[in-house]
Amino acid sequence: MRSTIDRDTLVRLCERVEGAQTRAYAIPKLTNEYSELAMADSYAIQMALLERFLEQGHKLIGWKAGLTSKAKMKQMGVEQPTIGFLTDRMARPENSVISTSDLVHPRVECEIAFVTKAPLSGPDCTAAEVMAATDYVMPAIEVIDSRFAGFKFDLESVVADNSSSARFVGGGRPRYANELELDTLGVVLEKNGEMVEMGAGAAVMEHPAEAVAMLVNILAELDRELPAGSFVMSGGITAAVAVQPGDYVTARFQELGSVSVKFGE
Ligand code: 0L1
Ligand code: MG
Repeated sequence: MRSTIDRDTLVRLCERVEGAQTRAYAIPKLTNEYSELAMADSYAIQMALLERFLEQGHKLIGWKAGLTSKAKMKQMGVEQPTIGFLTDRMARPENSVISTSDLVHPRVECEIAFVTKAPLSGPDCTAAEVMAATDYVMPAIEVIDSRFAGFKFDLESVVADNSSSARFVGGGRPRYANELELDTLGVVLEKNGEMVEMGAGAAVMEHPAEAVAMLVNILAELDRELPAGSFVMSGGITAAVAVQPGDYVTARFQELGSVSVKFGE
């Protein structure tokens, strides 16, 4: 994927996204000003943002696949999955209280996370290779946070905004992936004790390992591999659910236990 965006524009758009992420304010979608933004440019902005965070001492611990289910694509009006990076600063412990004052529009998703034991590389990575390279899977809640005003964006803008990555919580009961049927594995998402969403792993590209393979193939287009020991979230199984201070959320996964988190000011 080769970006043709000039250096000044790249830096300006990257700083705009960084400011919105780190100071939690909404910005207009990037394509309002820069209508010719192509997907390669958006990933170049995302990679520049990653480099800035690494220079500031953040550690890259893995990646996420986004917009991998039909429910999510329909909710957001887009038709293509994306990827984003995950750093140590985004991780939160199970049962903790996540502050919302440093987020713009927090929403939660329940996801199956993969932890790898061998490197994976594209461009032709398959779900079978992902399964063979997986050490274990675990349940996770992703807290996404689009920085775009009114949640109005297009795919180019959302990729530049690191696919709305903000926080994530892993937990429950880690299991060997090959002992489970990840496509028929069910999940129920509860907010304040009420069931709000439910689904099964197959909602994510027929099988969550397919989403991880897709992610590895996008990484190859960015001249990157997925190293062993990566934490990879395969994408929300259901539509995302908005949260506000005072809410508590539990994602109950068949075979994998549950993950809970609360939200505060
Ligand atoms: O995790 C994801 O599915 C990424 C979503 C990006 C769009 C959104 O903010 O909903
Ligand atoms: Mg997600």
